[in-house]
Formats: sequence, structure tokens, C-alpha cells
Amino acid sequence: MADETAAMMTPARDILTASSCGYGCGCGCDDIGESSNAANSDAAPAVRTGVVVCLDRGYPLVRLTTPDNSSPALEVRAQHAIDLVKNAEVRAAVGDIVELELPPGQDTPLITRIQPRGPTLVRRSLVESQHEGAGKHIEQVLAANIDIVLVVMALSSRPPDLDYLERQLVLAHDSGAEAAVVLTKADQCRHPDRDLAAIAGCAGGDPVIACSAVSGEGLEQIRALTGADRKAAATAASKHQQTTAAGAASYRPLVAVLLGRSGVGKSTLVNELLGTPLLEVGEVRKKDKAGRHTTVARRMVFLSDGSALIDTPGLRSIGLFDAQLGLERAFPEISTLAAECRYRDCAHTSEPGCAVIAAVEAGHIPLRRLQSYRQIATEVAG
Ligand SMILES: Nc1nc2c(ncn2[C@@H]2O[C@H](COP(=O)(O)OP(=O)(O)OP(=O)(O)O)[C@@H](O)[C@H]2O)c(=O)[nH]1
Ligand SMILES: [Mg+2]
Ligand SMILES: [Zn+2]
Repeated sequence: MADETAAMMTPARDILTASSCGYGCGCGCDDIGESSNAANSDAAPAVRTGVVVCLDRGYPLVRLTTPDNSSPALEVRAQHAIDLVKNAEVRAAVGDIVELELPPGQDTPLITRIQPRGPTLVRRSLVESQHEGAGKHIEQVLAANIDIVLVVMALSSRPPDLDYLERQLVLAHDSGAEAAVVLTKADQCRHPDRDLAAIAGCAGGDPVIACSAVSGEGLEQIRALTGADRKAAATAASKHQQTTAAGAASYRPLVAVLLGRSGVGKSTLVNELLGTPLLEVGEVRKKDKAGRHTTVARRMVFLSDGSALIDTPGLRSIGLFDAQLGLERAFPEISTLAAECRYRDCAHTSEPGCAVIAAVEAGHIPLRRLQSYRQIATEVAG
């Protein structure tokens, strides 16, 4: 945090016109040095590359790229260039890799380009009837260039909300990134074996990790899932090579985004993984156990191992319009069997020769799982 504060106090012009970032990071610093020198002789303004690390009520906060997120972190507030946004609903999201320029005579850098995105977590919602554009689906990018979505749910004395978990997993998988289920507050769970078994049955093979900020249980497993070591392994296997922005892949750390209802303990978990209480955490109402929407900004923080976590505000609702990829990936046992149904467009309701219904009747797939799939499939189709 200390280096972030120092960075914020450094005038934007000093940061952006530094002749080189000094990290040998491959972010284009050498070119920047040249264009910076050129800028001094009234040529084109300097261009810097960075990652959007915070979206709050102010201008996007951009962290200039370094090879391994080593200190000092150089961060600046930057506004969108008019040319970038005038004809499209384009806005930088947390995790976006952007290019910045500082036009002569200005203090606030401009975001002049957003690099093509890799896996992106997008929330689609329907505009309610009383507003302008009623019935239209609007997209909100929650996080860009992510490697894994951690779907965070709190364990408690009550049975877990499996339908909601599946909805979150569809949204998570629709990003194109990997997904894992993180179950917080294990210390408050009365029936851990029963709850974990039920949740594993809805996770479609994704990792399921129970953890507790109180006992420390599960934190090592989450570190292993989100750590820099894993990035090295994933890069070697080229898992996301086709979906990851080519320019981004060379210096981007492994990025995990936390998704989940308010009060489940997302910010607490980030603090635990950071080892310092950087983010504000909130109370949970006794009456309905709901959170109070403590986190209002989307924010990316960096761990000492080079990986990054994006904390998000608690989701109020999940729109799944058009999330076909997410549906297929979150229900892999059903999507795989669907290939064996007699009709290619089988909805697995009452069609003859339906392999999915046959699997349910044979006890291989729980009926609840199929019902949930059908419900979401209807929504996905709009
Ligand atoms: N008992 C217990 N409480 C926890 C655990 N993790 C978080 N909490 C508590 O849960 C409450 C909510 O935590 P937050 O981290 O603010 O939750 P959040 O998901 O970030 O909530 P929003 O920012 O509103 O989306 C806080 O009072 C935490 O202390 C845990 O593992 N065990
Ligand atoms: Mg929070
Ligand atoms: Zn079928």
C-alpha cells in the first residue's frame, strides 16, 4: 500500500514522461523512452501501457506495467480519450490493458486504446420497464483478461443455495476462464460433509475448496489455485493461448476474480491472501444474513508471488442472457450426453430418444440438476 500511496503523489507527467520504466519489462518502455524524448521536441505525446486496477467513482486508476509487479508501483488516474468512446459504449474495465498518452499542456493522462480482451467476466442485465431503452440487454464488464473466476459462497447452518451456485458458475464459465468454487466461513458450517457433497454435485468438476478466515483452513489450497506457479504451468500448456490477448500474455500475472453475493467474505479472503487488511470488510445483518454491500469499487490487488486478485462488489442479480458457452461448461455432464440425443435441438424435456432423460431415469444424473439446467437454458435463450 505504501508504494501505491507514493505513486499517487507522483505527478502524472513525471510518471508518463519517464525516459524508461527501468524494469526491462517488455511493456514497450523503450519505445516510450524514445517517444518521450520526441515529445520533448514537440512530436507525438508519450505512450505508456498499463493495467486498469481500480474503478470507483473517480477516473480509472491505471498501474503502469512492470515485469513482475515489483515495487514501486506507478499508478495514475486516467480518463477516456473522446475519440475512444464517442461512437461506442466502450469503457475500460478492471484488468484491461490500456495505452495512455499525456497530451501537451494537460495534467490527466488519456486512455487512447484498450487492447483486445482475453477471457472477460460480463454481466448482462435487462433494462427495467420504467427506464429509457426498456427491454434492452446491457452489458457490464466486471473484469477483463482473467484466468480464473472464484465463485465465492458462504457456508452456514442452512443448506447451501445450489440453484444460485449454478447460476454463478454459468456466469463464471461464460467468461471463457476457468472457474472454482470457494466456500467461506467453514467455521460456521454445521454439516460440512453433507453441504460439500451437495455442492460438489453442482460444480461440474470444478475445484471446490472450503476455507475459513477464522481458522485459516483452505487458504493454502486457494493460494495454490491462484498462484504464480500455476500461471507458469498454464502458460507451458498454452491453455488459454487462443483466447488471451497476445500482447498481454507476455507480462500479465495470473489474474483471479472473486464473484459472489454481498457478505460472503470476498474482501476478507483477499485480505487473508494478501496478509494485510487492505480492503474494507463489512457486517452481515443478523436478520437475513445478507451483506451490506461494503465493497463499491472493483479493485485489483497484487500478491507477492506475482499473481493478482480482483475484488468485486456483491452481486445483486445474475442475468444469463446469451450465456450459452457458460451453460455448456457449467453442466458438462449434460452437454456431453446431449450429443447422443436423437434430435440435435433436444431440450431434454420429453423428447423421444433423449439421452439426458435416460441418464436421469437410470440415476446417473440427479433430477434437480436437469431441472436447474432447463431453467437456465430458457433464460439463456432469452
Ligand atoms: N466466521 C467467519 N466470518 C467471516 C469469514 N470470512 C468473512 N467473514 C465475515 O463476513 C463479513 C462480511 O465479509 P466481507 O469480506 O466484507 O464480505 P464481502 O463478500 O466482501 O461483501 P461485499 O463487499 O458487501 O460484497 C465480515 O464481518 C467478515 O468478518 C469466515 O471465514 N468466517
Ligand atoms: Mg467486499
Ligand atoms: Zn435430450
